[in-house]
Amino acid sequence: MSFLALTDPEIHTVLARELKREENTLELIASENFASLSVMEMAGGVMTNKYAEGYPGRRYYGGCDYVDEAENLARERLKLLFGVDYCNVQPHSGSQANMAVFMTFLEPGDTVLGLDLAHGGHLTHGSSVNFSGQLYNFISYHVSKSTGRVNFDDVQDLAQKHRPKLIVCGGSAYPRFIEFEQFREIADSVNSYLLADIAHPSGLIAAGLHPSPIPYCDIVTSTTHKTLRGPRGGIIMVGKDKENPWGRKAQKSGRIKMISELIDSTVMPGIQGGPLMHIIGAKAVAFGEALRPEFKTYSQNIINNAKAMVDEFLTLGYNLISGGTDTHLLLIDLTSKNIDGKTAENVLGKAGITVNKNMIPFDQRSPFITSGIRLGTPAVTTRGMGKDEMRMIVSWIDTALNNSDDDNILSRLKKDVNNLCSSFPVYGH
Ligand code: DSN
Repeated sequence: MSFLALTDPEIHTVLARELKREENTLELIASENFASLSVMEMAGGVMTNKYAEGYPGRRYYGGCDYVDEAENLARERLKLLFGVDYCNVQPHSGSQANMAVFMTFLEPGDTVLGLDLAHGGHLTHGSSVNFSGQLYNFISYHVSKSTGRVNFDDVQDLAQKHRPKLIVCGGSAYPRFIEFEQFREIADSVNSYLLADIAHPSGLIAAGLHPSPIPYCDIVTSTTHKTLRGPRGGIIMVGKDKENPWGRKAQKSGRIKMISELIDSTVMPGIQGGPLMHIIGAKAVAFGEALRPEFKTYSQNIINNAKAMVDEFLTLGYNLISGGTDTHLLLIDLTSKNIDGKTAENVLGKAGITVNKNMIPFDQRSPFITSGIRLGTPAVTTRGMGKDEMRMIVSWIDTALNNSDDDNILSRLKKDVNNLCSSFPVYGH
């Protein structure tokens, strides 16, 4: 019996319809996943009631014994998962994790290098419509037109010319392994700090299936809800804690502080108030799940499924940015298919397949239209789908895109999608 159905049938109906949508459609948005019932139990539990400004053992409120235990569990499990000295599990999102890093390492106006958004970066890597591009002097590096991979000659030239205080690697639409070691060499050559934003591949990294940033990067941020399959949120990690001689707060306090001390105080009280203790508890649950051997199998299946999709798309004559993938995501250039990203997203939506339109490198269209779509396999892999299903899904995508004006074909595809989904329930009952 649902309590919400009794107390607020109006919003309960909305919730029930969203559950039905998630069960009956194919979720191919690369940044989405299905959190476990255990994660959701913690996220929907009583810790939402608790104020706990501060950190375990040094809070500004009483009654924090149990939320302290939850946060300590989250921290210890995360440290084990990535092999790091220090972590902060309080950022409400990946954007706030990045904001905390920028506010710790930079002064407004400082120069930073980040991957161009249209080349696979992220809003917080210097977009002019985001705080990052407005507060800091971000210079964008790019991928090479011929390979679709980061152009390290471009990165090196820009680094020499602009002497950035920080270089950001990683992004939200880069299908290949992030080349941490090459970024480190360039950062060292100009005495710059290196931040890895691993929001997308963090689950694959935790499973040991993507190179780790920890030996190479001064600081690492991630979200917790993509390949890591936890609740919606952010984290910050440092492999080997050290002094931060450039930090603005370090200078103001007259004493050089450790990066960990500075990050903690930037997150709270710098940019956040009360932590979301129910979400921090749910992060602990997700990190516990990711430490189990089954998570490695799951992560390998994500990659196998993405590669199966790549093979099928290439057979059907599609152009994939970088020619394929090493990870969970594919970026498809639809230019040769005579359909733009916005139309493709709408058409696939009619067939029950959820994707997002996405800029491709050197895109001639606006971010509202785009020439590409981005696909990812974390969510369908959580449902238990494998390579056979991936091949079938790609053929449905191809049929939909080739018959974008034919509502009969699209609704027939939607039935096929519904049937497939009912064989792979997400939450069942
Ligand atoms: N919006 C996320 C994504 O889709 O990749 C990044 O913040």
